[in-house]
Amino acid sequence: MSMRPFVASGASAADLERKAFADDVAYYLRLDPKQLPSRYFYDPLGSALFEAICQLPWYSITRAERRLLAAHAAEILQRVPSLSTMVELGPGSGEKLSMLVAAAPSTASLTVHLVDVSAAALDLATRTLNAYDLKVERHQASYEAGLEALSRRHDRRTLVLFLGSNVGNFDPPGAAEFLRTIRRALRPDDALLIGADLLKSERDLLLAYDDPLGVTAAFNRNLLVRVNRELDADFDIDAFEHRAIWNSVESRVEMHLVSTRRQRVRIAGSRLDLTLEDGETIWTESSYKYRAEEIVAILGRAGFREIDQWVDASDGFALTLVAAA
Ligand code: AVI
Repeated sequence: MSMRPFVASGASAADLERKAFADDVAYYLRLDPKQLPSRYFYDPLGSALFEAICQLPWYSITRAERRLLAAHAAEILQRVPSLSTMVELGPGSGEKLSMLVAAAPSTASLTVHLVDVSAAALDLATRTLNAYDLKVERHQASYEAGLEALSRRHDRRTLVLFLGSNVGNFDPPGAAEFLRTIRRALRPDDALLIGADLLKSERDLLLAYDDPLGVTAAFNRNLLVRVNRELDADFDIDAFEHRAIWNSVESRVEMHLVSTRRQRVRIAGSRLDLTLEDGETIWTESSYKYRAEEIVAILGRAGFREIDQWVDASDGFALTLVAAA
C-alpha cells in the first residue's frame, strides 16, 4: 500500500485565518482600553444575527439604501454608461447588486465580481446573481486582495460598490486609506458608488445599536461565544452586558461589552490570561456617522470627483456616486 508523502509546509487558508484571529485577539485585548476588532463578528451565527438586525424597525440603514437603489438604479447606470464590470466589496445576499443589474438595459456583456472573505456570503450572492444573464466571478479574499486582483484586468469601464455603510466601521484615517486603495485599483472614469449612514439624533442612533429586542446585544456578545469556541477560551457570556454609546466628539456610535464583575479569562489559543475589573469594557465596534457633504469631501481627497449624490432624508442615509479623477 502506498503512503501519501508527509508535507510539513502548506498551511490551509483556514489555518491562516485561525492564526490571524488568535494573534489579533492577543494583540487587541492587551490594549488599554481592551478591544476586539469588529470584523470578527461575522461567523455564521454573527452573520445571521446581522441579517436580523437589518430587519429591525430601529435599524434603518438597509431599508434606506434599498429605497434609494430602487428609486435611482436606472439613473445611476445612466451616469456611468458603457460599464463592462461591476465589483461589489462585501456583497451580502447580492440583493443590492441585483437591483442595479436589473436596471441595466442589457447584461450579456457584463461581468460582476463578488469580493468577500466568507465563502457562505459568496455562495448566497452568486445564487442571487445567477438569475441574470451575466458572468459572475467570485473572489474569496480581503477587499484589498480582491481589488489588487481586479487592478490587473483590462476591460472597459468598472463600477465598484461599497454599500451598507461599511465605510462607517473604519476610523477616519483608515477610511481615507481604504478609499485611496479603491482609487488605485481603478482607471480614470471608472466609478465608485458608496453608501453611508448620516448623522441623526442620538436617540435614533442609540435605538439602532441597542434595540429593544436585544438582537444587537446578542450580535455583540456572540463575539465572545466565537472566541470561546475557536480559541478555546472561557469567557462567561452571562457576565458581560452590551452597551452602545454615542461619542459626539468623534461622531461615532461605539459598542462595548461590559464586564459585570471582576473576572479572569483564559484564552488558550491566544496564550493569554486576562483580568477584567468590574465595569471594565471591551470595545468591539465603532460606526462613524457623517454629513452628506463630508462624504464628498473625503472622496475628493482620495482622488475621486462627484458625479451625484442621493439622500434619504427620512432615515438619514446617502448614496454617493463618484468617478476616479
Ligand atoms: C456592517 N456595519 C455597517 C454595521 C453598522 O451599522 O456599523 C454593523 C452593525 N453593528 C451593529 N449593528 C450593525
